[in-house]
Amino acid sequence: MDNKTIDFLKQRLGGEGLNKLKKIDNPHLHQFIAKYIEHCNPDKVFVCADTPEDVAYIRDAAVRNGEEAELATNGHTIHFDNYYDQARDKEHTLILVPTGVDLGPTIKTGDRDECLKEIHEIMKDIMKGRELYMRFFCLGPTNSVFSIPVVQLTDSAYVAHSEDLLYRHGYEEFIRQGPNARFFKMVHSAGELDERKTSMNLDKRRIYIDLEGDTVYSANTQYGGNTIGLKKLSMRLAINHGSQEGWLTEHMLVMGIHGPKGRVSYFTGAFPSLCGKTSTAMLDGETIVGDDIAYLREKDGEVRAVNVEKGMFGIIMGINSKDDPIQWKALHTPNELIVSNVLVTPEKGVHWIGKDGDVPPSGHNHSGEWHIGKKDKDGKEIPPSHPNARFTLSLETLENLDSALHDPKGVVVAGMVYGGRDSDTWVPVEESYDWAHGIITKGASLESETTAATLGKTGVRKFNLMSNLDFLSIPIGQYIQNNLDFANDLKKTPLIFSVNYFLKDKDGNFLNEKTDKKVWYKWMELRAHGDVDAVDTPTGRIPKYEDLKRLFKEVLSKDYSDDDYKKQFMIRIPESLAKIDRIKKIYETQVNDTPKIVFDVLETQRHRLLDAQKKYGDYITPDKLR
Ligand code: SPV
Ligand code: MN
Repeated sequence: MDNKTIDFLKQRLGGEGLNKLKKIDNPHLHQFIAKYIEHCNPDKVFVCADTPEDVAYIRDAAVRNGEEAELATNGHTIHFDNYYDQARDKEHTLILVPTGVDLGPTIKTGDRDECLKEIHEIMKDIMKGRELYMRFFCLGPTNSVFSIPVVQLTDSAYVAHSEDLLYRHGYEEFIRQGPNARFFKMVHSAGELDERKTSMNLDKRRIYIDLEGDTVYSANTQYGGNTIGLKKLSMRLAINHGSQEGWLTEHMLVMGIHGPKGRVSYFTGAFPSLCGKTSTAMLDGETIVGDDIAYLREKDGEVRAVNVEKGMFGIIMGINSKDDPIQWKALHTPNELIVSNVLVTPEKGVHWIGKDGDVPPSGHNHSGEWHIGKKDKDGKEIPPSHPNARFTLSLETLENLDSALHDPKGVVVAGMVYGGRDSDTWVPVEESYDWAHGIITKGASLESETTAATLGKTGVRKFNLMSNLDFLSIPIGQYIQNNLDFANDLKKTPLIFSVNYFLKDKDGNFLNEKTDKKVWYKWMELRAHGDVDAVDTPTGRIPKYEDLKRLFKEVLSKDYSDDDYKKQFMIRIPESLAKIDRIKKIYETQVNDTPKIVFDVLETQRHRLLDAQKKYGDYITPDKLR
């Protein structure tokens, strides 16, 4: 460290803080820290060196500052975001690019020079009167080819506390990597707070992602998706790095599916929000490695995956004792846990939409004092909790945690799954013919129907390739090409599947029960080892009735009827053709760099569908195809 930096940091951090920082031999890190302390100008700085005392200091600060409040259950706290700060701010989340760089029409970008100037103006002295928390984390397991160290500067103890539950400590990793560390940098300020300690200058809410500087700036917001720098913000930086270095960053769960004779096969799964991703990761009888973000690398001809995180920032809406027993238990056990934007009762209990029991008549929630029937200023009735209300916990507290969570080598991936909310096209489970067919007709063709929990009309199909559309920092075509190329050196290529938990009949009734998905995963696990055959259809390979009948009996003690099978696995030709038209149109009009193979594979599928239609008609039950 040069003398000037030392003098400045000593004055701002104090001797003890400086000593913690000096243990990390990285001048670039020191300069970055000095620059943003000077710029944001906090009254105090706390350096967290990951000791239990340091971690406790931040946890306590969140309560002391009023960003969190203790609940009746020991270790549980409640945090509120501003009523209008309850989700990712897509409008003001920009990837900063130099003049002349074009990432295509679907990715929101800002001019790098202009945006850096703007965000620095917004953040000038923004921490005056506040304490800055400096934290070091590691994305992916430590001491691993996957490890990416991250430094977080934030004036929100809630953010620093959440990250403690969600990410692996990284102070030692920074020390280990020393001057060679290639690390991500996060600067966040909640900005001015109102009397409820929520961000008040939402008109100046900005989330700017600077790929060139590997730095993310986030200001005037508290919602986790906008502020927890290691989550979706780092994800954009990692997608960019992976693209240059030949590995993948995916919006994927990772889980162990338990097959016959103690065999465990690892699957990854990508699902847009509210499509059953967390409930899949939490399937009972299976084990969870991660529920949100995965890094994938090729090693010795196999695909290896790690959970980038080690905690869960999960949607709480709908969690009930019957459907989600493990989460229910975690939410009712004394343990370190943050819930956000739910209803708090006068007894310091909590309630959320879809929880067991009656809605308490009053309490306080993200809208302030609340009672049943309360309306917001637009005349809209305010539910007891926000649909995007969350809980934050460490996976280490879950009884279904997989033992490979922290394995620096990652887990070998046997299968990858793509699923959306689809009422009428995809069958419940289907294997693709090969890697390119899967990447293109499953991942790159992923759509999901909007629900009541999202803004706007419900039931509208939204294109969301690999469920990663919101997080891409490279052009879509390049991202697809990276996914295709990823298989080039593989000796053992994972199978790619689609799933659809939301298929309905003509009357609008779901064709499957929530628990049926257990069977689909057991079937996929058997397929990954060639233990069962499949039926070829124009869109991929589906299970044979006999295998499902046996699995339904074994897994769910259910008699699975031939009639159910035919209804669920019927190939819907008009809907499948319409989907190809929609997807093709998107790749023709909204993507500038679509690889030609995308169109080729979709066209081949169209021909298979048309041929089948000529032979069997519009709706083909699988018995015709065997
Ligand atoms: C998602 O919306 O996909 C999440 C929550 O996992 S957020 O952190 O907001 O991205
Ligand atoms: Mn997510």
